[in-house]
Amino acid sequence: LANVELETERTLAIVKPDGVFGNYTSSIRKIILDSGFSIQREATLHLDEDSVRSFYAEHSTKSFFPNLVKYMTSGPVLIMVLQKANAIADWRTLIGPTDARKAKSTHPDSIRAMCGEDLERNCVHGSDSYESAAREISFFFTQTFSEGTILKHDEL
Ligand code: RTP
Ligand code: MG
Repeated sequence: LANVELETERTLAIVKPDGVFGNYTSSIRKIILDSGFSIQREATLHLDEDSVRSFYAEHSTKSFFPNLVKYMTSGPVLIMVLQKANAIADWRTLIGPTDARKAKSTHPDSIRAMCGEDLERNCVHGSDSYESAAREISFFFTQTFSEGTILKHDEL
């Protein structure tokens, strides 16, 4: 393990509409910074249905997909690009299991236990792999992180 250096990674985090409406954004931001992530980019957006369908395209055939689209368009979301070593896996650990109800019993310190409700309304998103993170970051932000990067979905 001594020779293993964890690579700096970026991942995409979203505070979903229930998290924003519940005023959890500042406590979530504090957890993020206290856990050693830097916040590279952030934007508050109100996603439209097409954007959610495209963002969660992997779930398009699932029975919960229409509800997911309704949920994610129900209000503004806070989108953040987080960076640190092992960011992708560490952010997934921090948010806890998909089912927030389960999270409250098995992962009481997780973010979903704090602000989520159930399997659907779980207040935060995290990229689940390197490939997802790359796709999701470029979905919302231009790929270069140079000065003056422009938000692609500014108009949503
Ligand atoms: P996310 O992508 O939002 O970080 O969540 P996840 O990886 O933990 O879970 P995933 O399987 O990717 O599901 C995406 C989101 O769809 C909603 N969902 N509803 N009613 C249901 O059975 C159900 N299952 C999933 C949740 O909002 C979940 O986060
Ligand atoms: Mg997922």
